[in-house]
Amino acid sequence: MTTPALLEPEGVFIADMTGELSSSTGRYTKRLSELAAIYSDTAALEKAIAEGSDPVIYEVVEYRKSGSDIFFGTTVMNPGVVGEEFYMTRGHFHAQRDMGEIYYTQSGTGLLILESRDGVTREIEMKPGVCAFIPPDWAHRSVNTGTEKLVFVWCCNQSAGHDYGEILRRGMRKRVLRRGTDIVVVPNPSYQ
Ligand code: M6P
Ligand code: ZN
Repeated sequence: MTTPALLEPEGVFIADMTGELSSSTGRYTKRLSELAAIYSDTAALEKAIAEGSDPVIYEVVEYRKSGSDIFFGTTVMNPGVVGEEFYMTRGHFHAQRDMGEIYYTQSGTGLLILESRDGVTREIEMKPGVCAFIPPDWAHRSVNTGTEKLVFVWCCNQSAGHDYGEILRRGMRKRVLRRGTDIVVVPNPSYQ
């Protein structure tokens, strides 16, 4: 067996309010028009886009080194709603069912919603200082329920992969809505 080459250790500074990494290897942005399938209020979504605003919902910045098992990065979520529904990520299971993840919130507030394949649902509050443990085989979606950016650091195995399948089609079993000044978690009618 050949010995793998040693990678260079590095301290990466992460700006807590912007999620910017002092050293990064890739990034992508998701705008509302690319996430049309995940919001239930199609009229509100189409109106927002027709009015000329196709807002950035979230940006992912990553630090990935070939030859390493783990990689990490930040997700920066803007605040906002589509109809009553707070801005959120697509949500996914990992393609590798034995691989979990952690989410450490640096700034802002949100809700991490999770569900198992047989329909058990959980919510974890996202706020500075909370490190959420996402065990293997739980689907996870983050929702910005605050009025500021939600910035969190994530770390998982590079092989974990994303499985969007069923969640893209039907959504998750719970939805997170703004009702007046309240944040409410309600059942998704697609599962009734
Ligand atoms: C986190 C990580 C990423 C994920 C991103 C957005 O940053 O879990 O792997 O891609 O959130 O989530 P999604 O891909 O579900 O939209
Ligand atoms: Zn994940």
